[in-house]
Amino acid sequence: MEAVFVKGIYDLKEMPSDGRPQIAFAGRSNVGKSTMLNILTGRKKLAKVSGTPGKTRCLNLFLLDEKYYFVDLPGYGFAKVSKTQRDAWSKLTEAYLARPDIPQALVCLFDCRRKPDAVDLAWWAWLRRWGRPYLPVLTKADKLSGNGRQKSLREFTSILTNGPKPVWFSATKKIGKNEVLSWIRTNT
Ligand SMILES: Nc1nc2c(ncn2[C@@H]2O[C@H](COP(=O)(O)OP(=O)(O)O)[C@@H](O)[C@H]2O)c(=O)[nH]1
Ligand SMILES: [Mg+2]
Repeated sequence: MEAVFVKGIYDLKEMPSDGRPQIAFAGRSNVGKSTMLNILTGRKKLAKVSGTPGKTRCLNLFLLDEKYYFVDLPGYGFAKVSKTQRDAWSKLTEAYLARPDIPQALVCLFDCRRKPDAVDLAWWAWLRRWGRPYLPVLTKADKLSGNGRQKSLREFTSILTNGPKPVWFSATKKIGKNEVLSWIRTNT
């Protein structure tokens, strides 16, 4: 797949609305979003994999095969930034996801080891009302054994009710790449 970084977007006026579908990726800081983008595109260094969470302040836009875009949304729920900064990030994200002129779908990443909290629940409630296709993904599957995965899946499905079934993903064990890519293909 040909993948090109287009730009970092701080102001939605700069977001292209050229009819190409946009697949956005959302999740907490450190959930493995950049890693997933690199795996999906087969480009190891496309999105920066950061050891310091909470650094992406803008929407990062990538063009795939000149056909559709990937949009790396700012990580949410990271405590070590000011409230003002957090509000600015979520405003940008929400304003983006409310753009009626852009065909959108959303991949939502959750760390499978982390029990969903109030922030995740609020985000999920918002998504259910969003009205466009979304896919929950449980990341870092390699960190859990078979039993642990079953328990985690039960926990997430009990909370993510009435939504699509979560997909497992692991960068190190190469789990889930095809599932996510085929979901993207059916939604672009
Ligand atoms: N074990 C494991 N670690 C992962 C996986 N995906 C990402 N990581 C690690 O999690 C950390 C955060 O990853 P990153 O992609 O930067 O997260 P982002 O903040 O959501 O973009 C990095 O240290 C990655 O190496 C995975 O599938 N398995
Ligand atoms: Mg990142």
